[in-house]
Amino acid sequence: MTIITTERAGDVLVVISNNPPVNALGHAVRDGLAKAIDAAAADPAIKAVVIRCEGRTFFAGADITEFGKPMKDPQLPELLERIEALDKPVVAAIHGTALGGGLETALACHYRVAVPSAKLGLPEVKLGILPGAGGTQRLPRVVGAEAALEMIVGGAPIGAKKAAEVGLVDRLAAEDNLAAEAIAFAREVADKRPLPRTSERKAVAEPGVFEAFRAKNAKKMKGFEAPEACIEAIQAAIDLPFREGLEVERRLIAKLIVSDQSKAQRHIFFAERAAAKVDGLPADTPLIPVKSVGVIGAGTMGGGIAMNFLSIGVPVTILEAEQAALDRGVGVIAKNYANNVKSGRMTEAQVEKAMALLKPTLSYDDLAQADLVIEAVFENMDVKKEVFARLDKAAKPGAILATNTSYLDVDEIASVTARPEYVLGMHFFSPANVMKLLEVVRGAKTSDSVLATAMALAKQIRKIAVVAGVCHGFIGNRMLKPRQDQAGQLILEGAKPSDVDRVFLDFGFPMGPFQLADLAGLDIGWHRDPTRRETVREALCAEGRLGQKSGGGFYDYDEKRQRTPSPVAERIIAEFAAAKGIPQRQISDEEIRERCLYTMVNEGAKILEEGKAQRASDIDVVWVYGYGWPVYRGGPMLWADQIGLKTVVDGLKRQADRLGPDFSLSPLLVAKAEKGETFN
Ligand code: 3H9
Repeated sequence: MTIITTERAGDVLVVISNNPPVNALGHAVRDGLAKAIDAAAADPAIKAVVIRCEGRTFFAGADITEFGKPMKDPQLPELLERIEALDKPVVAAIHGTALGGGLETALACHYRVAVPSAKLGLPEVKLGILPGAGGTQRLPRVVGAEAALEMIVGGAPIGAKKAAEVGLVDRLAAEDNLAAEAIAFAREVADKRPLPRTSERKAVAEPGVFEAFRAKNAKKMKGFEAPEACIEAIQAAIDLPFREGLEVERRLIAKLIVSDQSKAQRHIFFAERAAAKVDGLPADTPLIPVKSVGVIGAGTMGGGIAMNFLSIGVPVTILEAEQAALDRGVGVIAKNYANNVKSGRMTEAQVEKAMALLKPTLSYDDLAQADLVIEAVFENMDVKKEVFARLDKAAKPGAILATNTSYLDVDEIASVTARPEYVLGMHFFSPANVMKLLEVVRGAKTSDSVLATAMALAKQIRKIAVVAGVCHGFIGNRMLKPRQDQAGQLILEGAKPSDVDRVFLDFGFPMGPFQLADLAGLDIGWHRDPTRRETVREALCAEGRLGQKSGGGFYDYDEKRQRTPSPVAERIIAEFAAAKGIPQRQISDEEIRERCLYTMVNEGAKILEEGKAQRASDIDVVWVYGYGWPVYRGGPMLWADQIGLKTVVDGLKRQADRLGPDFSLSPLLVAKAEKGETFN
């Protein structure tokens, strides 16, 4: 297949790229474009050029798979300079997504025509880099510093209509007539001189715009290297002539592209896409149509789960045992939707449409027509089994029965039904209407169709799904356990909760384990007997310290819920440690990191060993999208690869005496470390 072809439309040369799936600007595309531009330059009969793409999108960026390898000429920046330098107008005809190098290409063209549904953006920051083909220098020259900061440092694309308003798009074309309208536009401007070259324009910035942007986005940018580099490059566009600005951009991207952060972020980009692929599941596995959904349990989880389907127009029947609980649950859904309207994420009309699809009920009979029923009741095996036995009788044959259990044995739950092949786990994360991750738990008997349907549905409700095998806590919560155990043990040995949390915050987590516990409430699962104090949590609860909501837990909280270390909690912890005879000592940050994080890597390796995750990168996706692992550290398995598996094993061996009787080294981890291998 020829990737770049050209066609003559009278005196206009139309250059067409056909490089599925996303017309990434790989070597063949760059080479073909360069040849086409040379041909246009050499042919006096050609007065103008249109560049457009076949398939679903305009160039969606540089080819990320080429990063880290030696890039073959022509390089994108040089190619774009040649396009801009051509003495005949070049028009970019944009549909789909003009992203990264794709938008940079469009910016190097003299004009841009787009269909209204097109999206334009520079998302490089999300890959830990910056636009490296002149984007940081050309975009501010077109839209000004403020809008360029939003687009380059924020990384979110804008729609073509907005782009037309800010001068990034010169003309909007009809959705179904882009090719013809771009040619007509090229003819209109064929003789216009001087050619509007972006690089020749002056970039402007309002006074104070950089300081204001930094202050507004400090929290979002914390820990990341690329955003500050993006800002520096945009500043250069304002302060320096184009060519010198390009040098700044080049110097900055050269550093970022080899950074661990960028490697980690690129890893997650591909990991997210790999997670959608299930080994051994043929691509043509028939899917079960899901036109209506049932949800059992209208608590926080059930309500959040229901919202995912309502929001995409799938009717949901939600079941509770008692009217009061049902009313409360529906009320919470309505309130969450109202908040979406307030924040501008949804319109009133969209919310009305979603709420009209919700049917509350107290009767299992109303679940008879659902194609998929998701159970989200109390986390207890007996309760779940009872629900599934009833559900099996109520649901129609062929309906998928899913459990939202976060720990329990899905096969045991399936065993009480007459259709274990239709049973699987769909483990959502709280708040289920917001969190991106979905663990899809494949039971021993789950059929291929049921699994494939759950994966396809996840995509529809815009979740990132990862397949997990049946084991206690699946991927995410199973790895959370050693981390929590170690954190709990460390505070008994002399570390303060704030010491442990600080190590996590410094690492890049949004919160440490004790902050998180206080936020969730220490009384989750508490037996409510103040005389039974078998754990520190029980001791805190017994003294009325239930977490943020009661003004104190591991920390003390003021009325704005700002935390300070708590002398009371520290006394309770010290008393508890004394009662257990645990000696106190100074504990280093290094020890906290090794015990809490290396043990997670070890557990991840065991999960792989046992085949409970398909691939190491799936584990990384779970932790980045479900548990706040900083994306610039690529997830626990990639992080371990980056610091070296030998470092992890040595650390675990050093800490071995302190890791408790349940700890054992993963043979896979040890073997890989010995051979100098990596997980990813
Ligand atoms: C850049 O441009 C740097 C420059 O500034 C300067 C350099 C000097 N390359 O997401 P999908 C693959 S950095 C290679 O499922 P969708 C993807 O892996 C780039 N491959 O489709 C997947 O493969 P598979 C800046 C890519 O419809 C397949 O295409 N650009 C690239 O849901 C389908 O992808 C970006 O960051 C790529 N650039 O979404 C944009 N992009 O089927 C990145 C995709 O084997 N891309 N693939 O799993 C996207 O955001 C989405 O892919 C897009 C389509 C919105 C375009």
